[in-house]
Amino acid sequence: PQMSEEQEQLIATLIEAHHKTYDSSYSDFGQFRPPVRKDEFDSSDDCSMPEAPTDCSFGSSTPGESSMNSGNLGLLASFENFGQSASNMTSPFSMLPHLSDLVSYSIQKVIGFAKSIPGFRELNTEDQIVLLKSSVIEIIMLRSNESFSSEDNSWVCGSEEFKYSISDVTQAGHNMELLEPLVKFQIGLKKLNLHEAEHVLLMAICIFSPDRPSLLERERVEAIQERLSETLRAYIVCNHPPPSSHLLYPKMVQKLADLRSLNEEHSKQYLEISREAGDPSDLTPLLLEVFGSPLS
Ligand code: DZT
Repeated sequence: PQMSEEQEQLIATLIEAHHKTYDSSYSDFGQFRPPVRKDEFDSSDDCSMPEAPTDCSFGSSTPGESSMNSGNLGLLASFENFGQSASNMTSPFSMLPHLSDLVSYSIQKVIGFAKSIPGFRELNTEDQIVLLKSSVIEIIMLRSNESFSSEDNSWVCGSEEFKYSISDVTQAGHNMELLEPLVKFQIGLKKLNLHEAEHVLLMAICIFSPDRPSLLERERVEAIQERLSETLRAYIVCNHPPPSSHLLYPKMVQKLADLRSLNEEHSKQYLEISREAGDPSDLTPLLLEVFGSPLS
């Protein structure tokens, strides 16, 4: 098929909306609570005493004035350290505050993207909320592919401190039952080498899934998804050269199926994290609203 003027316009709108909501320079990440990475090779969990000064061993026969001073400083330092470790103790997931802020920030961006998809604002408010709540983790998984590097299976968001490994996500409380398929998903998606038009259409199609539970007007959602899917198929035929266009559309549809299962595993693990997090303020009000609060 040929692409219609309407289809061209739809793609232009989605790409513009994505550019306005995905900052490829990651310049806001410094405003999140900082990442705290536990040293993988230190089994004592970061609440160890400071190293004793070499000259103030307890067996020292002549404790001179200078060594007394350094001993006192060591004691003071160790008291401060105890205070810190008592609060660290309640918070087993050192990366959770940073991940919570990153995901909260991303949720707001995804909402901004959704609102600019033609047809979204015209839906009733209840359905807008249902669609966003059910798809937002899937959209975050999709959009994060932009920062994902298959070289070393990490998400690279600028500086070294915002380069995220699998271990960083486990230090936020998630486990391999999510991370193994999530990383496989990222690798598989990267291999599709999607054009930007295809990437934004896939996110839009994912948001407009008519089979999300408790939608009031499924038919309207289905009609919008149909329009988006038709545009994607036309785009591939007209603009994506073989051989990478081969079976591209069905492969993209399979990614949507993969996302359902990742979404389900994420929900389970989130529930567990929200129960086990030492400090409820490690999460954010937006996360509690979107993924649920253990107290409700
Ligand atoms: C601290 C490690 C960050 C790794 C981020 C990788 C990533 O259950 C919670 C709500 C507490 C957390 C949900 C997140 C679970 C794991 C997960 C991580 C799922 C999906 C994606 C990711 C995403 C990386 C980025 C984004 C969030 C994008 O919006 C922007 C950029 O691409 C980085």
